Amino acid sequence: MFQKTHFKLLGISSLCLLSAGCTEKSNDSSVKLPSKPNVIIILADDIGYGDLSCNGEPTINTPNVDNLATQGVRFTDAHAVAATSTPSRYSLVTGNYSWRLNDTHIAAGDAAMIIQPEEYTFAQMFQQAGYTTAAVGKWHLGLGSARGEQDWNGEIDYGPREIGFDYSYIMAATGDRVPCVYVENQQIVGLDAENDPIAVSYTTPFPGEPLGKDHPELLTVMKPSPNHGHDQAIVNGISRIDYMKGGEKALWLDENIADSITAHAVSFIRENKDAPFFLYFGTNDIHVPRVPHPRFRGKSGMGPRGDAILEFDWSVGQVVQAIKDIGAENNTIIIITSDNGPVIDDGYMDQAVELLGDHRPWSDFRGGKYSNFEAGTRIPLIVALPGYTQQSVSDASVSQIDFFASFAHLIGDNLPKDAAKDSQNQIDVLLGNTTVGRTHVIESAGSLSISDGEWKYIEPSKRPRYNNLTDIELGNDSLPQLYNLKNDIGEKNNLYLDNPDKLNELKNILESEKNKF
Ligand SMILES: [Ca+2]
Repeated sequence: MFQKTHFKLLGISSLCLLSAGCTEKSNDSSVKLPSKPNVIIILADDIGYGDLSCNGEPTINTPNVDNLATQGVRFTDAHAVAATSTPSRYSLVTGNYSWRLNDTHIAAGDAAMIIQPEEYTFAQMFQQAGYTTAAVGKWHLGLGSARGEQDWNGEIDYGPREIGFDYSYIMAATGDRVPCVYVENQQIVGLDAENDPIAVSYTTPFPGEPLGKDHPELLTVMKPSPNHGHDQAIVNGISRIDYMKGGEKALWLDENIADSITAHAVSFIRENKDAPFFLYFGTNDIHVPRVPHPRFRGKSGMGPRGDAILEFDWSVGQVVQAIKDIGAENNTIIIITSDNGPVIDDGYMDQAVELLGDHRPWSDFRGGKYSNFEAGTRIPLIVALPGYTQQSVSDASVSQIDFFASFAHLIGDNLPKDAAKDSQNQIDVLLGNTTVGRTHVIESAGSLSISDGEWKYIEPSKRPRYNNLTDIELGNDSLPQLYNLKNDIGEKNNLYLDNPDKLNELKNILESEKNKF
């Protein structure tokens, strides 16, 4: 016992030497910090802070997530870098802010890889430290070396493999974009390329292929909401964005996506039980079109959106069980988080609005996906290393941008000079050894925002204030915005005239961050 405690203290002390602002917690954890733990990031899609019951909303029940939260650190002020998928994921994987670049907006289904070959990635860092790495599920970072020129019937020339993933089983684009197929190690799964090749176009419809906008009678599973654009190629009775034909045998069944990607995540865990591994598991839940498996249908009382949350929770449970099955429970850090905030109607008539009831996916925060307001990027985050982390709630300001440098520090990999430039080592915060987090967090949507945990400044913008399709307040304003998040978490009272000193302080920090690289 003495030895274990001694080891544990040594572990914390050595981390403290290298990390400013560390305060040691007193704890009775029985597990010393492993030097090369397995690391699993379960990255949900569009799940809001309030969509997980451990974050306080009584209208939803996510027992598997909640159970993990009882063994780890649950964060109340954690942020994705951006309020939409592609820039958020880009930042997590590279440790560089997506807003420094012009080409990291929401990727089209035929987008080339947005991560450049010379960029050192999170996955490569794990590889260099001797880990086996995998990307499973939602990807949305583009594929191939040139836009629209992917060889869908052969091998995709540039993908997860080239940026550090030994294994990949991913969705080609997104659930609502063609092609509706899985891609395993850069080849479409189950494709009969010789007899039924697949064709994809993001510019021109294929003659003879019916489109959702012309043939609503073929939309037997789900119809698009008006004006969102999900009214083109029809796959499985659901119309999607843009055009495809052929590849019949390779098409996914929407209701089986969670089962399929979860099974591949679990297989990867089982196959790598003897060596350290890094698994990036992007769930399709709860992105649109929301078509959970029939066993979840009707279970939430909130229609497909709520049922998809239950399906997400099931996936989490499967991953946790797989870790237990291989006996790696005390040697595996599991992170549960989301790529951006919640949206209710995101383009399909799935009754998400009508059946929402009293549920608050955004919790106390204003806005949602796409928004500068807090609900845009303030996402759920749970970090658990059972036996080491203690059940706790941390109000520290943290950002997904810091996963990269934090885990590099933990597993002893020295980052190359120009790698992960925006990422800071915050491993002590993530593991709950201190609650002193970032001095400031930068959020990006229509504008850039900066928060010091108490005050938040949003840059002025002439973009629209409101999106009536999604019914989301976008947080854009031609005036500067300054909110006191401690007293006004709902960002209702703009205090920019009342506190010019704070306004200037945050504005200056943001300017210096913008000009840093
Ligand atoms: Ca998303």
